[in-house]
Amino acid sequence: MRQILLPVATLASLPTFAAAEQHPNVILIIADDLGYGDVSAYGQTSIKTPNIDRLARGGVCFTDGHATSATSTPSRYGLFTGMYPWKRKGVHILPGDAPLLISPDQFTMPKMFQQAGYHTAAIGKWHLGMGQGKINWNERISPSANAIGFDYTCLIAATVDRVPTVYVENGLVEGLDPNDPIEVSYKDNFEGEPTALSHPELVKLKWSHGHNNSIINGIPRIGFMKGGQAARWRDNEMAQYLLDKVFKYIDERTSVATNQPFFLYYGLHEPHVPRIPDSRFAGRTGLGPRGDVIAEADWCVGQLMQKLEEKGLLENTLIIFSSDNGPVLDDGYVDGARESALQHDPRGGLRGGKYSLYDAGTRVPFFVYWQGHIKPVESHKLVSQQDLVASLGKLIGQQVPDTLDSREMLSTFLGKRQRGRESMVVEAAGRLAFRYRQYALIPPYKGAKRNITDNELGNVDDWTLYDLQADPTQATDITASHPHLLRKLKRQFQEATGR
Ligand code: NG6
Ligand code: CA
Repeated sequence: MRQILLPVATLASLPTFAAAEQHPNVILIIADDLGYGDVSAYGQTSIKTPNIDRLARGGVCFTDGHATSATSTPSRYGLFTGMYPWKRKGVHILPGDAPLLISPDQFTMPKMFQQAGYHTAAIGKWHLGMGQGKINWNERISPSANAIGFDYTCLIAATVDRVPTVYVENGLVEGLDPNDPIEVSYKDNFEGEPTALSHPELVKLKWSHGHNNSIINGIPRIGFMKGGQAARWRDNEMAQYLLDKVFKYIDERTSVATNQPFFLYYGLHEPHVPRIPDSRFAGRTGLGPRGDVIAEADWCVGQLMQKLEEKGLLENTLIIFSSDNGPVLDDGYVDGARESALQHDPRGGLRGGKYSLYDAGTRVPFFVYWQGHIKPVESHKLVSQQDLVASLGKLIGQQVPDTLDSREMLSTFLGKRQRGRESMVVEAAGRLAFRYRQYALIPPYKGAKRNITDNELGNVDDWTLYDLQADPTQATDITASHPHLLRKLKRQFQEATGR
């Protein structure tokens, strides 16, 4: 067991739970747009995710675990800060050239780990901005993601469908040729640069909505980019590339003669669009590219587990697996995902999906695994990713500011106790809904019932209430039969949100 030896003076000043404090390595794996039904752990038979299931079967398998939000940036903001993302203006899906969203002065989960003596790293999908003002991608970007608590970072700045399509390592674009500088714009194209509109013949993956700007690797993206040819990622190699970075990081951390534990955030890019599996996975699931990249992500999890096993780290590494938001089929490319819905339901029977206030917007796969420390158990308690900060804080002997929206429920995350949240607010594209025990309350919102992805958004004309226990598909509004409960929850929602 790796333990940090703290000086006696520090020990004396720690709160009473310090005796139980432990310092395992912590790996937080967050998939991108992976739905509740996209893993076989919850009984889905149309897709096989044996490696992810191993975490579910050998650890705490949460059936009512949530992201804070139904899209990526707010969700990751809630995860890393322990704050409700909707409390702050400007926390919405960011472009690829957005400045760092979290202030270097803010309390964050990685900083908390640093404070407890951990080495920290972030590898993979980021989407929380970097730098300030207009970014010069040809110099060291400052403040980089490292400024909010990560000792090492290797990141996709925003999403795989947004420029710049390069990896940023500790604030520097990796593999950049100084003679071929990168320029990025979310406003205007660069003269002479082909786009999907000007040069449709160069497009290998057709766009269905939104993605008709710069063409990189034959794939049209959101935003315009010029130069940086040598630094551009190859989409089919991304999974292996990021996994290699994870391996290198683990090798480095275990080769140094220190007892320093590590905290690693591993942001899987699958199954967000564009879905480009490596040839080893293409065609593997019979569900098209969306299914195949899920198989690829599952393989990555398996490789990571094998690596930890080989290194003898499994008993000393707490692994958390989840997704940033619910699933979507056609999120902007014609890639067969819509058709695959005939064979596979990524929502796992829930209603809504990415962008939605219905349950599938935020209810996601959520597993906590720690070999030898957690007894396998299924938990139906309501838990949220934003509670990880306070809960992991308790594990490693760190107190978090009481201004956070994060609740400490370590024993629930470790499967020792069945106690969840009584209530929580969820966010989807600026709109809010409320959970209280098994009840889901959706306030009225104007606007389209579905967006261009065909996902139901949860825009309803009047307050709507569902009993998720009796009615997991949210088919029956129970406001008429539960006027009392409706009044109570409306009041609670208004108290919690001021809306
Ligand atoms: C949307 C994009 C979608 C995806 C999403 C972010 C269009 C029409 N749609 O604006 O393709 O990139 O943003 O996804 O451009 S998330 O998972 O990172 O939140
Ligand atoms: Ca996402």
